[in-house]
Amino acid sequence: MRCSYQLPLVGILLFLLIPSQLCKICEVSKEDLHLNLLLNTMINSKYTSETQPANVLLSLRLVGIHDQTQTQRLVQQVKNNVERKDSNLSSGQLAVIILALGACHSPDEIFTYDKHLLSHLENKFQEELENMKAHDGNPLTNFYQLGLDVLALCLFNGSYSATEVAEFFNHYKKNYYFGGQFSVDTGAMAVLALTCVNRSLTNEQIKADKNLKKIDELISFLVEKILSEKKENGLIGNTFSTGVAMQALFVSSNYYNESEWDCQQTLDMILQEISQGVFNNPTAAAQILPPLMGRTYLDVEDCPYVSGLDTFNISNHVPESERSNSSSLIMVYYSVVINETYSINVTVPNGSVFLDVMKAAQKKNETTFGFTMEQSSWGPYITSVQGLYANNNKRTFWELLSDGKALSQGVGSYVVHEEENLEIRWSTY
Ligand code: CBY
Repeated sequence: MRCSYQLPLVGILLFLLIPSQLCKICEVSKEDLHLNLLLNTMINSKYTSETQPANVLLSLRLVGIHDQTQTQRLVQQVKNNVERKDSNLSSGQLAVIILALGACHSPDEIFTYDKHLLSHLENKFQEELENMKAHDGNPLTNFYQLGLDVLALCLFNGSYSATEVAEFFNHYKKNYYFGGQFSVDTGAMAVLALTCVNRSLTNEQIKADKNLKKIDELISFLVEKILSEKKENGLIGNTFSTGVAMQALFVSSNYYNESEWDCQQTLDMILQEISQGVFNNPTAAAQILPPLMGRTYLDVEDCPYVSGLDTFNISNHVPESERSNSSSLIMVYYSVVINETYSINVTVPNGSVFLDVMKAAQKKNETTFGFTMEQSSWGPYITSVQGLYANNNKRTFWELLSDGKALSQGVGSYVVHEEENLEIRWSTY
């Protein structure tokens, strides 16, 4: 898998003559044992949100791992979710569902819902744009979801205006940032979407289209921002944004020099994290698998058959979660910060997650520590504390911190430690 840079002398001349592509293989082989870990999490997890089975289905189809029973089970779950909650789905959730149902489906399987679902998405995308006009450039959801919307519309020939895309994605750049920090996930999803739009404009031979130039400049800007978030260890942004960043960099290789990104280093770091169980959430596992196998969301029509699931060693038990189930107890400090700080000490079993601490505090004092949450594809998302609700139009949310530092996992995943200072703070982004 690893490329050797110690080319023999004779090869040097060749290397100088054909400088690019010689050492560019940056993917794992299908025998790699890390894949078993990811697949186990994807297949055996208990799904807690509508979009988790869709993310898993999309991922398996893109990488060409087929299993009739699993595929049927996932397709059925996705369809049930659409039927049950159709109108409540956000634009990006619907886009993921369309991507999952439409990607690499076998010729005998009719993509029944396509027209109906696509027209729904067209409407939801328009609602996002309308909301931006009415609310100071803030979409109903966020730019990551708008990226997903454009991607699904573009890949499956839904209708959208390239002019609107070029304009909105350019004009409201604040949406690529949360609290002043560039969001790699958001920028990378936009690169995928804009690349699709660019390719279809080029295919339609609208060469002189002024949108092409605008989109081209925007991709260039975003790729530069993504590369500037590259860390010394190879991650781009953080662990969970690296997969989508890799996808973006795969499709935009003519916007940067080969020397600007060591893909192999990024890949090795991700494999290390997989071994440590960091990708133990089905969405996290589903999002990292395609780029590890050199695949991107733009490949929905170019579908390989790699193998059946039976060639992988997937156990039948629920993946080991981060909880150690130990009976010992730990004490942590927990505060809710609005203008004032409301603090409490709580005792929870060792191995508990942030959410367990919040529940323990709520039990002790409902008025001060009462909260509400909803399920997202990454697990529970806190919507309110003390009756104060997050609001996308005002860009407010409840931020999680430990010892004053923002966490990179949600309340359902972050495992707390003895005497840690946990905080949930009313913030703007
Ligand atoms: N997905 C979405 O709509 C979410 C898009 C996303 C960019 C997302 C990260 C990336 C992804 N791949 O899905 C995103 N988060 C957004 C947009 C947001 C904002 C949500 C509000 C809105 N306008 O839609 C907001 C408020 C800025 C936000 N994320 C908050 C948080 C914190 C949640 C705390 C809470 N109230 O429960 C938190 C925990 C950060 C903090 N310290 O408070 C957070 N996000 C995190 C950690 C994450 C990562 C989750 C990683 C993990 N293992 O759990 C994330 C992958 C994600 C989900 N957020 Co936001 C980013 C990362 O670290 N790489 C589309 C839909 C169809 O699924």
